Amino acid sequence: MKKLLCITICLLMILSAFVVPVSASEQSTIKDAVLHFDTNTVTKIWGPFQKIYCHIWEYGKDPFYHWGNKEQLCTDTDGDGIYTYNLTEHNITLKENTQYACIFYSNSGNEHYPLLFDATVLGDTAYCTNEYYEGMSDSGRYEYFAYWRNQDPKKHGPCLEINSIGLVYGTCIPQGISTIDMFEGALINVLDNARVYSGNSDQKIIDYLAYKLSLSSEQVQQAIVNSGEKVEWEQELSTADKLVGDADLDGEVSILDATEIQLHLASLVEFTDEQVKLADIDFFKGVNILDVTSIQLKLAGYFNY
Ligand SMILES: [Ca+2]
Ligand SMILES: [Ca+2]
Repeated sequence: MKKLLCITICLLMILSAFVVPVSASEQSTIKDAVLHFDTNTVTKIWGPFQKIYCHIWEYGKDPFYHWGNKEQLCTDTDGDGIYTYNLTEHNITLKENTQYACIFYSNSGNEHYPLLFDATVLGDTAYCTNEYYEGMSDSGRYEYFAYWRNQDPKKHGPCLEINSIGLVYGTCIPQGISTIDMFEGALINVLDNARVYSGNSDQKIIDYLAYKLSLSSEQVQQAIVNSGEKVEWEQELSTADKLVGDADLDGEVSILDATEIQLHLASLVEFTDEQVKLADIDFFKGVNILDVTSIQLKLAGYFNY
């Protein structure tokens, strides 16, 4: 009996020796899939709220849960303002190499602009900047841009989009479309609206799109031909292959360019035609103080400028 007990204990020890490390390693690999949202970045702009939800969908497809469904509820157990959405608990499994979009929103009716990501982003935290998209929807509400703390906004970030009046928002190209396709579509569908809205020449409208979509003048030329649209645009006058914002022509966009534009606006520095073109970084109403602001914001890490 004593021997049997001894063998049993030995067996248990051997078993536990195997069992303990296995369960420990399982615990570390089977982690819940989560996304976080730092509401500290929106308290001033959103005002008070009681609940935060996370709306997720595979890009171009239906959402996992409809807007307002309680399965989208996020939690902030330690009260630090960072809300967590646990996808695993709500039976959401992300496929590899697939683009998803999410919107964190509050019960008080605020939301951010759609934020793209894939499974590699899990565990990261979304935050908002003070940049907003003046919603073209009926609500007329502002939608602030959200970014991921640890991602390149071009790879995982606010969805790149050309709106109905030809303005470009966002930084991340949605899957299944190229910026050349987007540009060609804009020439066909929104150029007329853009002319009315901006009062800009075709040259300016198209150069703006080329800048925002990072297209070369060659790509622009080709897309114009492909679109079949009649536009007043000349490749040799284009800023498409130039460094927009480099008002002092020193080869980089820096705070010196903002200063140079201020001096120009104060009539202390004369600009050549080339400088006037490159200083108008927002491609709107010529060179003015808003271009200085845009350069400053761009340098401060605001990606939409
Ligand atoms: Ca410069
Ligand atoms: Ca301007």
